Amino acid sequence: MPQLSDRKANFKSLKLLFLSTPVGPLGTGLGGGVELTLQNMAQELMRRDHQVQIVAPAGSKLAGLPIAQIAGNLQSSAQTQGRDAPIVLPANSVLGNMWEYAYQQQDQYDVLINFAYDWLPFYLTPFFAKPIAHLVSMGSLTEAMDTVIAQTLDRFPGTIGVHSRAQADTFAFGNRCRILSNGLDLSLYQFQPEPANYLGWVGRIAPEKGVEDAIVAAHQCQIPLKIWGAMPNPDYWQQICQTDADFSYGGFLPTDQLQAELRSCRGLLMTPKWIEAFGNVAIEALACGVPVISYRRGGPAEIVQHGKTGWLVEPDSIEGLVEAIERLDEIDRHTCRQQAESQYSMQAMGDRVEAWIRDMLVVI
Ligand code: HBI
Repeated sequence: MPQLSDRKANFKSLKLLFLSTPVGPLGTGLGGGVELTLQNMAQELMRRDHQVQIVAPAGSKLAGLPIAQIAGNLQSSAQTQGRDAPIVLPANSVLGNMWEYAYQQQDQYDVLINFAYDWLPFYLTPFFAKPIAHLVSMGSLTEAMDTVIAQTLDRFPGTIGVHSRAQADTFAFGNRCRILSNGLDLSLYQFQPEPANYLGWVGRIAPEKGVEDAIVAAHQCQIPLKIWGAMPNPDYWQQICQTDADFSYGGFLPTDQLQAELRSCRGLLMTPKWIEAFGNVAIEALACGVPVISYRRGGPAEIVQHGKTGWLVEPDSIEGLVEAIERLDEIDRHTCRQQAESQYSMQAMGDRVEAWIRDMLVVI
């Protein structure tokens, strides 16, 4: 591992502009995993002497990071549209206003990094004087997005980053994407060797995350289930609550409070109904020593080491979840923490992101 001074020598300090997701202010959880990803990447790159400025919807706040607050109407979530969904921008679009700001300010920066899974940033890329890297946060969802990402990749090779091989493979151009995995500030997650008697489920409470399967499986095992996460759709939650299963909802918690509860889980259940691009909650659990049980689908299937740091289950199989829950005690919780430290630390993630930016600057 080169010393920090060596690293700085061959990679001068860059001025970076981060463009956030337009679906909600940072800090509300509405941006899902992107919020944590953006925060961790900003903090780690600043630690490496790069300068980072964030642009996000008004009302954003994130760990004291510098954020230009942009007013305007939020973008609706891409994953609720169909594959043929047209590109829609509301009047006074916060996305449009964020990119107008970026256009005006671009001369002050070396690289822009886009975190929005939206058409406009990709379409605008050729019109900017400065290079734009795109962190694509979900798998393939619509024809319009696939097309504009492919066009961007054709014109600007190396500028499309993703989190996992499974996510990349949902796109026709998957083999040309840069796989970044992800990372966490592990010092925020306290290892808990002795669990309490409950299971956990963490995520945006939305159909693509499949929380109802976790509720049924935990109920069959007669183990209480604790659920945490943003709730963008209360009607959906009302449907979920039509059951006599024993579960509780702890709200959307900031990292320090979430890990204080998560670390006592006997195991974390992940029940993705879609190809989860990565699954930040999986590495948050591992960081606390909590084994992860997940459907063998998407990013979590590349994170969980079957039989060592958790169990991978036949997708959508409730009985598979039940069998895995009954085998949780076979997993050594120290091994879970060790995997987080070796693969998902800020250092490991920072190396991957810096290398991506450096290689991109060489190519274009
Ligand atoms: N939808 N339109 C849109 N734009 C985003 O940036 C976006 C989204 N839906 C979900 C989302 N981002 C994040 O929660 C996931 O990428 C993690």
